[in-house]
Amino acid sequence: MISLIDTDGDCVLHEEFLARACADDFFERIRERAVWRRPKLRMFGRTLRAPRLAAWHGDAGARYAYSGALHLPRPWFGALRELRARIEAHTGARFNSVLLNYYRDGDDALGWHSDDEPELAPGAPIASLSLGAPRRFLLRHKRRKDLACAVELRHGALLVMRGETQTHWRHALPRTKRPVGARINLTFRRIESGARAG
Ligand SMILES: O=C(O)CCC(=O)C(=O)O
Repeated sequence: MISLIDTDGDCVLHEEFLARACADDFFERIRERAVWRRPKLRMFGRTLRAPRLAAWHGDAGARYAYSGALHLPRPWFGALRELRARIEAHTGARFNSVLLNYYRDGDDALGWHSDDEPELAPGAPIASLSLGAPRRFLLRHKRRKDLACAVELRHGALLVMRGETQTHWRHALPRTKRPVGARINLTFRRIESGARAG
């Protein structure tokens, strides 16, 4: 099923982008092979550890500054290349990098933000693939308090965020008290110019 998320038509969710067995296989291969780190976050003058693991893979020049630090890409590996090819064929877009987040359980989360760093190619879509336990994903408009929505991202679902989504909306993956298993999210991105440190 394909649903339009209520963000001016710029966000589309493909709930069964990957069949279950195929999603299971990618989950295991990526969990094993990605180079996971627990990023440091700089907030209110303090350095904290992010409540999740993350990995950054991509073409050699795709340097990306997020969570207050510069990240150099680890190389693509088989499962990431296969997924990139499928997602490029589906979206018609080209991606040179992927940010992976690994939520070990319901205590792991990602706070409100937009993917609007200057090194991201302007107007390029971001394709977000979910593997593992379903989690609620929230979107809220930056200025209009009346505009907000929530969607459950399940195993094998692809959320494509195009157009002005990152300009006008923030998104988050909140903690949950429900007992949930591990989840991996991959956001395929296009970096235009390598970020600089500092
Ligand atoms: O885990 C998710 O679904 C959200 C990931 C996300 O917002 C990001 O990587 O910027």
